[in-house]
Amino acid sequence: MALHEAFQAYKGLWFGWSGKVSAHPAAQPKIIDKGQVQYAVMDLTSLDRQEYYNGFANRALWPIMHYRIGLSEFSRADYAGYLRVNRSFASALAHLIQPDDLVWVHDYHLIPLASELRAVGITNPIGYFHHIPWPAPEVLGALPGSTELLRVIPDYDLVGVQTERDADNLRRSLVQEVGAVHRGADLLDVGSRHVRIKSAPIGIDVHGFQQAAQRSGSSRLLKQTIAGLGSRKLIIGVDRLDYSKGIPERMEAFERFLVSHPDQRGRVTYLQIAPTSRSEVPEYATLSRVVNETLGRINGSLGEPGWVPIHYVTSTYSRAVLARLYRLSRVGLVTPIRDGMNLVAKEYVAAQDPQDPGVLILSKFAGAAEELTNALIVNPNDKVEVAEAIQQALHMSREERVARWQAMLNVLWASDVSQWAASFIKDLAGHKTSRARSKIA
Ligand code: ADQ
Repeated sequence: MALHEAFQAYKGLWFGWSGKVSAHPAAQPKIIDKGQVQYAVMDLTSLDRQEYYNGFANRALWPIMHYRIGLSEFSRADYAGYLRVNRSFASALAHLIQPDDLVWVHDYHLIPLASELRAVGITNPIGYFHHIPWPAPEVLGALPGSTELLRVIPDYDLVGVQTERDADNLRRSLVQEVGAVHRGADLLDVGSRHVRIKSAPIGIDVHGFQQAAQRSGSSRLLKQTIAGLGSRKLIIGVDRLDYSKGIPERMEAFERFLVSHPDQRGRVTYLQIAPTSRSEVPEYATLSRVVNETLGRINGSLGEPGWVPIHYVTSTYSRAVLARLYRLSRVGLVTPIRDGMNLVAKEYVAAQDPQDPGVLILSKFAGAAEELTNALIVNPNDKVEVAEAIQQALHMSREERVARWQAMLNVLWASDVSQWAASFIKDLAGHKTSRARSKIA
C-alpha cells in the first residue's frame, strides 16, 4: 500500500507475482496499464507457490530473519524452487528493461533477482530494499544456503534496510562469510563489485493518515466500537496475524494489567484487529489457535456482564476506518517480538488529535523504535513491563502526551514515504548518468 502510493509519482513499471496460480503460466507477463504505472504480472504454478512462497520465503527465510531459528523449516526442494522462480522472473523481466532504467527490487522473496538479471546480461543499476529485519550473522548462519544468499547481494548496487542495526548485521555477514572489504562508511567491495548498504527507514503517507483520521468514516466496526465504549478508554492493536507481531504475548500483558490494577476493569477496552495471513503455512494455523485460546481464557476469566475486556476482529479495513480507530484510542499497543519497521506505529502517531493525542507503546524490537524514541519503549517479552506501560499511558497527563506525540510527528514528517522513495531512487540513480523510468519488482 505504502509503496503503491510512493510510486504514483513515477513513470515506471511494476513487475511481480499476480498472486494467482495456474497449471501452465505464460512465460511472459501480462501487462496492465494504470495511469503512469504499468503492471507486469506473472502467475505461478502451485508447486512454485508451495516451494518458493510458502516454503523457502515464508517457512525458512521469514522466521530466520525474525530471529526464530527454531521455527525455520529448510528444505532443499523449497530452496531450489525459490531460485527457479527468481530465475524465471528475471528472464521475463529482462525483456522489459530499457537501457536507461533503474531497477528497484523489494523484499526477501526476491533476494537472488539481481544475480539472475546480471546472468542474462542486465547491467543497469539495481537496488534492493529489505522490508524485514536483517538478523545478526550468527542467526542468519543457522540457515542452510545462507552463504549463497549473501554471495548474490553484491550484484546489487545499493541495498536499503530499515535500521542501522540491520545495516550493521548485513555488513558484518558480508565481511565474515563472503570476504567483503570495507571501502567507506557504507560501501563494501566484494571481488570486482561494489555494494552500498544503507539504513533507509521506510515512512508513511503522513498527510493521508492525518486527513483520513479527521473524516467521519463509517463502518459497522467503527459504529459498534463507538457505541460500546461509553466513557471507557480504548487500547488498540493492529497487525497481520503473524507470530512476529507478539499478539498472544500482548493479550497476556493486558491480562496482567487488569490483574495488577483491578480498578481498571470495566474502564478500558482492548480492540485487536488481526487479519489472517499465510494460512497455508502450518505455524500460522497454530498461532490462530493460540490467539483464540488466549482470548477466550482472558475474556472468560476477567469479563463481566456488560464488559468484554478484549474485542478481536480478523477482517481488513479501509485506511479511513483504521485511521479513525487509531484516533479514538488512548493507547496504541505495538509490541512485536521482532519487526522490520512496523508501519502501524507510525500510522497511529499520524492519526492522533493534536489537542488530545494518545500514547504509543512500542516494542524495542520494532525498527520504528530507532526513530520513535518518544514512545513508551518496552520489551514485549516482559509482561509486567508492558502492563505497567499501559497503566502509565492511561494516566499520562495531557501535557506529556502532547509533548511526546509532537516529537514523534516531527520524526514522521522528516521522512514520509514519498521522500523515502525519492531519496532511494536518487541514490540509485547516482550509479548512472541518466535515466528514463524505473522498474519495481
Ligand atoms: P507487515 O509485516 O505487513 O510489513 P506493518 O509494517 O505493520 O507490517 O504493515 C502492516 C500494514 O497493513 C499497515 O499499513 C496496516 O495499516 C495494514 N493493516 C494491518 N491490519 C489491517 C487491517 N485489518 N485492515 C487493513 N489494513 C491493515 C512488512 C514488514 C514491516 C515493515 C513493512 C513496510 O514486516 O516490518 O514495516 O513491511 O516496510
